[in-house]
Amino acid sequence: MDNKIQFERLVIAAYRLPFKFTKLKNGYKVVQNSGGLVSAILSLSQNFKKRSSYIGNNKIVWAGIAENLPDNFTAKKFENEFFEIAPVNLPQKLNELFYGGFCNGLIWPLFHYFPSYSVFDNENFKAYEEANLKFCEEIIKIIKPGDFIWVHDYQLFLLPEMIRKKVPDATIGFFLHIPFPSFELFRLLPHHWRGKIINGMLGADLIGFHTQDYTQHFIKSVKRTTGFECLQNVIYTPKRLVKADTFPIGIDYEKFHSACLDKHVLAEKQRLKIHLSDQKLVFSVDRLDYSKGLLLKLKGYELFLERFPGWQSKVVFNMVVVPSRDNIKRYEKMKNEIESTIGRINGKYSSLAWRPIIYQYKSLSFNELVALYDLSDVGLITPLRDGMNLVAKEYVACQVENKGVLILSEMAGAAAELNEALIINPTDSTEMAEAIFNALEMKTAEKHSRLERMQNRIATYNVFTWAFDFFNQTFNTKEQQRLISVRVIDKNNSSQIASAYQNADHRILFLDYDGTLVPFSKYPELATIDRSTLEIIRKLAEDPKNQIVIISGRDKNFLERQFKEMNVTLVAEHGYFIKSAGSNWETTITIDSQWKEAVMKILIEYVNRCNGSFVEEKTGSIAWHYRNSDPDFALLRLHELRDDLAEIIRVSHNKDIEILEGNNVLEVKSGKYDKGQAALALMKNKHFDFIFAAGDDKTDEFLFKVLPASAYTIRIGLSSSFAKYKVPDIPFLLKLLKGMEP
Ligand code: GDG
Repeated sequence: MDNKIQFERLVIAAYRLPFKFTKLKNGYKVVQNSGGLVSAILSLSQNFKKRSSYIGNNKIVWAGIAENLPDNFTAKKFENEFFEIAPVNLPQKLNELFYGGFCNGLIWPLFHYFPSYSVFDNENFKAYEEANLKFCEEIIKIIKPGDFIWVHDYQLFLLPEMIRKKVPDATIGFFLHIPFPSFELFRLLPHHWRGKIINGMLGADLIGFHTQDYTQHFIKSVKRTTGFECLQNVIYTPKRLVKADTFPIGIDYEKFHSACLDKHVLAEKQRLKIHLSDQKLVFSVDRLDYSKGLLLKLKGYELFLERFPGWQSKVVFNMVVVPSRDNIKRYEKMKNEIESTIGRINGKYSSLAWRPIIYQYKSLSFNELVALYDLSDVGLITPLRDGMNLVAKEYVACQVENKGVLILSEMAGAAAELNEALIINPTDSTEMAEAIFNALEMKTAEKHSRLERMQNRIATYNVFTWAFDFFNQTFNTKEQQRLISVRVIDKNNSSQIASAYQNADHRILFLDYDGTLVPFSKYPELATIDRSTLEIIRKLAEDPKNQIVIISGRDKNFLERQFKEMNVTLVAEHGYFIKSAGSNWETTITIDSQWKEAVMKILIEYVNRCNGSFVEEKTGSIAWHYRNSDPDFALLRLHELRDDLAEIIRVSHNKDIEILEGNNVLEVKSGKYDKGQAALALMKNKHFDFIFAAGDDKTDEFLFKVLPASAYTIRIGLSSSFAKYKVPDIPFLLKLLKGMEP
């Protein structure tokens, strides 16, 4: 999987460096931070060289904040052949507002579906921007051409775009370790924060999430926040194509699996076994956090003891809670509640010889952790919400004797891959109690077969596969961008078109209206042309060598109002009406419009069934606009509408009716005409030595398709097209048109 990858260095940008400094009397001690991201990337860095066959010096550079960074610290001390660090310094106050305030006071609870815990504060958002900028400054200082920049997690949403602005062709990936929530949650963020977060992420080439649900939620938020076109998981921003995709993070499977046979771990297991006698062990380890559902876990375990009294004295629950943020009131309160609940349960059920819960509020050493994973009979992993949850995967990897059963919350991202676990809803205490019982009673053969399937999966899609899959996809995205950019007009093409224009004597220019000369508005009547654009067209139209054709789906009255007294040909309703300058509207097409009544009835039904949509009636057609509706909901209605209309067309026996789909609009019209036919009619028996056409929409493709190969056809936006060239946006096209007249 990794042989395609080509980069010089991997530059990681994450909030924290993978270790912190603890002051000692004389000097300082360096301690590795715990956490999913650190485990993943450190494993990656230790195995980077041997895992890959690609070029470059393959070094990892990690930019992040170092806690308690000593004054005399030099990054050089940490440099070795494979690894280098770039500490980012944030003033304490800024860090409090940025990290404590915006990240953990707003994004963390909101994205874990605890909106009532979220604090919305402008100061915090400003600090978030400032902190991201400081990261950007540091990254800009260290990056070199050929680097792969990998930005991680919710603390650095704005960083990809900030880097992109400074280094437009940088290779940037972004990975989110926490859930991306549904738009209903995301939209609680004020408009401009939302916009900045989405655009910030879109600065990357590839944006990765743990599950398909998170990816879909993100794409929906992109559509609702920016209106950019998204086809499956490809987002067409005006300048670049960006991909969003699913990469469930893996673990260093071998490290965990083989650690179970390490002599220190075996010794640790032996030591723990003495305390257990022949009791069964239920084990959990979670950071102290409301998202981990710790109180609900205790409730489920208590109900298990109550419902299955035969298991009392025969089972022990070792609940390890890893200290975290306990200087914050909410966490401190939660810790007290956990401890008093444990006290109550132990008080109720304990005997002289047995305590149902062994509680530890501390971090475990790696050997202790692995020994407990291996030794326990049940892994009880029941978060209320979790991006992935690596503990669940590590638990499975450490079942060398295949005797453990994993109970896993359906709210953990890991549940998508570990579906042979006993999947439960953590809010359902009965389900949890029964799952504990079933796990303890499970037959060996069933345990084996469940574990084997899960182990095979996570051993294959491990942390390395995850990372290299991400790198590969980034390079694929870069390649797609390159293929598109070949057709994006650059300075050379622009001057080539301008000189072809200047050397020609008989020119015809077809210009679409909406999305080409004028940006889209909420309602069609609001999209009027502005003065400067009109001036560009007027100037072109005054040249006697030019025939300017405004070719649109708009009705004739609207077009006439926009281009009053101008020397232009107007084509309205996709070619149903044509009006040469100074003449009247004409149509050569006769259509039977009896179908309109039945179609109108259906379309009105869909207006009622799709909030925000509306109907526009023209002489020869009717359009259903859904620009102002929820995009996914509108898409669903669109599918249904297509079916309903197909049925009407079938029963009407009118082979002439056609469904035309444009930008957020579906139009029903006669198939006897389209923009292509109109253009051919205008060019008939005439000779043009310069043909130019610009449009932004599927309806303009009719035009691009029929024009001769020598024509300069241009599509606005990056979507696939028959046009020869692409331009990113309207201003780009206007500049091109302006540059034609010397
Ligand atoms: C995020 C997302 C996502 C834990 N306690 C001890 C200890 N650990 C190690 C585990 C595991 C890691 O920390 C925790 O993994 P999580 O998956 O729970 O990750 P988070 O740090 O909460 O962060 C999460 C993850 O990113 C990865 O994308 O899965 O959903 O919130 O590796 O082994 N290690 C040791 N002692 C402990 O007491 N040695």
